[in-house]
Amino acid sequence: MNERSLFAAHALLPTGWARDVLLSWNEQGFLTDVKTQCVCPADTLQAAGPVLPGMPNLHSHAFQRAFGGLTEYRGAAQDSFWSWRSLMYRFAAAITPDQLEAIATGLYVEMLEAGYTSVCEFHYVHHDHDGRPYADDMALSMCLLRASARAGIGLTLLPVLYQTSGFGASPPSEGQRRFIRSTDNMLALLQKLKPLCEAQGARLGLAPHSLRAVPPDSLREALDGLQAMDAKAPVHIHIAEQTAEVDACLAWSGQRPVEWLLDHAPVDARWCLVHATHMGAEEGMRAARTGAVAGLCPSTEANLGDGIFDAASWLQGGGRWGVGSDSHACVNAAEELMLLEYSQRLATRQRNVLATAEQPSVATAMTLAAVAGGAQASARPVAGLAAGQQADLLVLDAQHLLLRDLPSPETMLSAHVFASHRQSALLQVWVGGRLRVQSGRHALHDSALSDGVTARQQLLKNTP
Ligand code: NGQ
Ligand code: ZN
Repeated sequence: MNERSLFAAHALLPTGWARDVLLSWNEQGFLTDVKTQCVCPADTLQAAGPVLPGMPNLHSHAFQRAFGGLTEYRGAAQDSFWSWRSLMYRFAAAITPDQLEAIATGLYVEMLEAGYTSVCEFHYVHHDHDGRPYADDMALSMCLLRASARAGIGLTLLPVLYQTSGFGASPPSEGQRRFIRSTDNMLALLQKLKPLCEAQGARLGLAPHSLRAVPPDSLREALDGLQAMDAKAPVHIHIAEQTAEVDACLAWSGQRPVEWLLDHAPVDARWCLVHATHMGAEEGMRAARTGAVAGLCPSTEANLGDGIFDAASWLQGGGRWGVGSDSHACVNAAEELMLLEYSQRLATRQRNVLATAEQPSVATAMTLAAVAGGAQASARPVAGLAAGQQADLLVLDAQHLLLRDLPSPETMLSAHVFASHRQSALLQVWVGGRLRVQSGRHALHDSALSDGVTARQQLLKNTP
């Protein structure tokens, strides 16, 4: 058997659905050839259903998987993003390196089983419980590097710069003590992490947490330092997620957060604007035209009551976008697409809002857009089924009850995204040409998930 090729009767290429596709890759796991209208060679495995590109997850805080379900009750008279954040900080304050590693490994196994083949970790819990650096300052970053290697998911590591608790350089709160680094210290961390990331095929970037957490001078210095280290490194930032942030930014600068950023930072295609929920139409179009990716996290944005992204203005500006699972209220690539489309339907009272003229099937259009945008934000060659990209691919189960005998691969993908069998219809997941999920299961499914549960029990016991 040729272990570096797969034949698909139907595969979703960047240009759309193609028939009788032979995918071949090299020893390093990069696609060398994507031939259409082929005959399946005798020595080649034939996919048991339509083949899709693997989805990059462009925004994750792995530790937040540990408290899923535990913030869904009313505490304050008016619960909000900010009261959720206070609860979240309690877990961030308590987690240990071993717990983080176990929770992240379990999470990455779940991600693979749910159609994500790579992940961008927006990593901000850096220090020991008292706020002092660990003896090895990279300790918690290393937990994430090891977790991704073990699960076999691609990684873009984004160490987070965090310095202040609000606009105007207000000092950090107690709850933020594990996040704080000076700009020089952050640049030194990046230098140390760079060879370690390279050694395992991970990409290193930088994440200024938000305009609330990084004052203008620090932002400039950090970006200069990053530029000197790697001019193409990705930059991710949380922005305009909540109206309170917009109001505080207006009070501080007279500008809205995205407006301010566009006027004060070299925003371009290296950037991922995470959430970008609250922009005016003009502001949105201007941001879209920079080539930056909008990092949309539909399940978390709904869970936290953020608001609804204005996709119409973004797309009018030619904007690119991808999806992330962020707080992991939901870990499922197809479900994020569904929730995004549904939010747009609810807001516009239309249907098939994110379909395009070229791809009228909305699930196909969204999958292609989210893979392209996710790959750009990841700054890794994971942009779908084309030569030069990693062989990251998903095989849908054509025999699944909901897919069987549907008239086309396009309708099978629609059923996968919109008809409630999002996870169970995924048969195989390949990352860099290696089969990581077989019959819907990762080889570490039992061990990694139960280790994650054990770590969660310990964490809960030690969280006040
Ligand atoms: C975070 N999460 O960093 O985990 C944030 C909350 C903040 C989301 N924005 C904290 N979804 O923004 O200050
Ligand atoms: Zn986030």
